[in-house]
Amino acid sequence: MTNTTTNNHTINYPELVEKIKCWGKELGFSQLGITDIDLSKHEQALEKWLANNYHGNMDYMARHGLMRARPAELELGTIRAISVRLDYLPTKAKCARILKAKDHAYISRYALGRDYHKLMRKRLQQLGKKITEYFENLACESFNFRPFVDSAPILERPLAEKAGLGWVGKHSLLLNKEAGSWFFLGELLIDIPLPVTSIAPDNTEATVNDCGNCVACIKICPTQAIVEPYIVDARRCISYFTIESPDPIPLELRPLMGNRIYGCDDCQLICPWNKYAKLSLENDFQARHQLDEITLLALFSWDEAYFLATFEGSPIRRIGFQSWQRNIAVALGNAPWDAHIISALEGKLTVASALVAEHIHWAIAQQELKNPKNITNLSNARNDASNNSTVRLNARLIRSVEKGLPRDA
Ligand code: B12
Ligand code: SF4
Ligand code: SF4
Repeated sequence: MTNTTTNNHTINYPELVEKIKCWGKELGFSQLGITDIDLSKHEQALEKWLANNYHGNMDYMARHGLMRARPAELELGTIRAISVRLDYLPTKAKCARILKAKDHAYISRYALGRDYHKLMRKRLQQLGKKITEYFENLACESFNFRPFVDSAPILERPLAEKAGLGWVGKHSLLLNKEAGSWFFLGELLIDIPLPVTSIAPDNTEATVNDCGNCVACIKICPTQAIVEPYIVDARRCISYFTIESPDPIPLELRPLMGNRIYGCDDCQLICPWNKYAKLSLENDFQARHQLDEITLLALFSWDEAYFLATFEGSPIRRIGFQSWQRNIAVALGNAPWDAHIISALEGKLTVASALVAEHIHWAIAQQELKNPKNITNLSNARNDASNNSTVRLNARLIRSVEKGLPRDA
């Protein structure tokens, strides 16, 4: 049923799909697909993930229950989803260079520029309007749509996979053979029976999982957050405890963060498919305020007013100044010994909140352990043992990026 007669007008759905694809391109989306909304085969995995408490304190993940896998319950009348991809990797991503520079701040490459939520939602809204106009021009019944970008209630990756945008990799992100994984996802829930773009007529999914025997992302994760293929325990993920959680960062995870102060890209940096990743065409996703090569000390010197003003329109503003300082303090503790670091940490103690102050004390203690004056053979040996595997893992990642992703290194 590709053609439907409404109010005596025949809608040529295959033609409309082609138009939607063109509009998607004009609006700057990197790819667009259309899928039905049956996610029933994901319900059990979602329930198990929540039952294991892998969502930590992201209460919004549990709030909607199985509605997240049932878009029609979320938006009555929904029968299809238009799923879109938008590439975000900035030119000169300098990933290896900054991961190597321990006194610099590594910020996830998706967050160097402007916030993607507004940008994508606006464009999805425009796409919805174009379809509405198409219907209006034919004097047909109304068409309804609702855009989503990173909205908790929807399982975006399984939907995108069904729409033919790629496959869910073992790191749980969506991957594409021609575009790697450095992209955002968004979707428009709609109430018209568009032909789907990826499900074969016999209803076997056309998308192939091309991870094969590879387990590189699972092995490289600094905090072992990918607890089994396709399953991430958010509570262990650097992205969760530097962005989502306002709580103290667990002590055992702090040294594993290294200089990552906002999110983490390691499981994507190690992925061989990212050598095919496309650079973003969006000016908005290019680094602002030199966030791609800024020192930890420079960022730590900011006060709250400067933080709020500088991050106007940036996703980083959402975490608030306390979490921002908390994260930088931990990274300063992980940096090589430097008297300037200790004085900067001490300098902030008088104005820091109790939570930040606790992280500053931790960082000062870490710095003192590395102070050449204090190093005894015993403390040296203890330090080496705990740091060695983190250092080795990081060195392996850097080598792999330099070799495999030279453009982005
Ligand atoms: C909560 C959340 C997080 C949490 C939890 C992550 C997670 N893996 O679930 C945290 C804070 C840790 C996080 C981190 C990141 N996130 Co996030 N996150 C989300 C959010 C809001 C919900 C994800 C979710 O529903 N998780 C719950 C689990 C159960 O769902 P799921 O992983 O989709 O799992 C289903 C399928 O994978 C499926 N499945 C598929 N195949 C298979 C195979 C097997 C064998 C099994 C068992 C299951 C299975 O089973 C599950 C059941 O439904 C989405 C946006 C959205 N609404 O979807 C963005 C989203 C997934 N995040 C995104 C990004 C970019 C990131 C980071 C890269 C950011 C960063 N650089 O720091 C990291 C990556 C970490 C990682 N490896 O996942 C993008 C991913 C884009 C892409 N290419 O896939 C999204 C889609 C946002 C967006 N709109 O673009 N994120
Ligand atoms: S984002 Fe980092 S911490 Fe999270 S799963 Fe990937 S590698 Fe692990
Ligand atoms: S690193 Fe390997 S296992 Fe992980 S997502 Fe990429 S191809 Fe799949």
